[in-house]
Amino acid sequence: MGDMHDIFNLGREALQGVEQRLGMSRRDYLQFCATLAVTMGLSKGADAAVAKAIESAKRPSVIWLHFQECTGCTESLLRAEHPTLEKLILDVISLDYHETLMAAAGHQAEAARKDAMKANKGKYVLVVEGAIPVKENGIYCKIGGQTAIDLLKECAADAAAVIAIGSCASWGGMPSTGPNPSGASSVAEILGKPVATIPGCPPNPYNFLATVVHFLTFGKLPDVDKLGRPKFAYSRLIHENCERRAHFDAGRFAMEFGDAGHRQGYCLYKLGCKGPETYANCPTLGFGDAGENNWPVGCGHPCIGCTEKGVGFTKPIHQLAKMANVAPPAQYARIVEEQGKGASFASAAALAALAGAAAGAAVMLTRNLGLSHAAEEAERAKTGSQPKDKARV
Ligand code: FSX
Ligand code: SF4
Ligand code: F3S
Repeated sequence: MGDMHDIFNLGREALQGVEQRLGMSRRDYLQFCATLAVTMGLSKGADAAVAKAIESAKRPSVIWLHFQECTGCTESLLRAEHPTLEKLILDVISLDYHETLMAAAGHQAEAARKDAMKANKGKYVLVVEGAIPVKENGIYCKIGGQTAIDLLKECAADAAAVIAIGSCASWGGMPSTGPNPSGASSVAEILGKPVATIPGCPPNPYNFLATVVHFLTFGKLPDVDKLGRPKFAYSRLIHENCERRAHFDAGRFAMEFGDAGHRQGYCLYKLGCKGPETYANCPTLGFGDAGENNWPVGCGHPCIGCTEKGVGFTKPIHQLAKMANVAPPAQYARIVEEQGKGASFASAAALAALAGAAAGAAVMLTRNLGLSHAAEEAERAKTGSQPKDKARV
């Protein structure tokens, strides 16, 4: 949290102005700035800089393109609060072209885009939602007679920054799922240079807001990883911050949707949760201001890895996740010996230690987690027993 003294040093008049424009109380406005600063992982006092930038900076012109997608990215922004997108449009950015939200249509809309690009040459932010199809010279996505490829290149040429919002624009997303009949590609692939990416299907709107406000405050996009993802949002595995993690460590799993383990909030790993190989801040941020636990795993659905290329829309939903990192096996308690079948986590870890040697141990442990499940299935088939409630305590 920043230094409140810095915040109160902001001009009271300026603050009142921004309060009126945003229709928020002064307290809510300052809280919003502090939340954004914390979301971005900025240091002490940055909330004051954020507040000052929003209150004084010229609104950057934003041109927002839509290609192959479902418009869920825009929809998720519309569900964001503090402030709502309407307020954001009117106050923080100048949204000069957005096919879903603008009143203009046809030639009028195209003219608005060209005018904004000319008036803000070299200064506007280009936001791209959706993948770009490249097969058959891009004929699968055309707007105003231009292919998505041409439009993207034209709009990116004079942009100050390019942000790919959603998994489709970031890495191809759902439209690029094999066999990828239209050749759906990412923004970076088309432009041949790295761009900032906010993957997720849809992405968390706060990660987008925070990225734009960072640009507004510091005149540049936040630090990104090698995939272009802002580090403040994508540097940790979901598995590291998941509220069900204690159940994973203790070996308590939901085995079927609706079983006792599922109802008690046990770990969803065996239902195919990809949290162990997916980087995103979903568990810490939540979605839609609807209260605690409002994210896929919090609601009882395994993470499908929607932010992660090669995981989301690629791996089968029930396939066990690859462990990107593994906690020391000593953490796993003995929990299934009373069932007398399958491998317990402890024995799986022991097997891994024996058979895997140093480098292979983590991999072996992961494989054995899968084997443990398979062994139980085999046992069940052999004895003809019905799947009973597999809650493990
Ligand atoms: Fe893609 Fe966004 Fe998924 Fe949909 O549009 S990331 S399909 S939520 O809308 O681009
Ligand atoms: Fe959470 Fe999924 Fe990891 Fe289980 S496997 S702790 S549900 S992220
Ligand atoms: Fe997507 Fe998994 Fe987060 S499915 S929204 S990355 S919890």
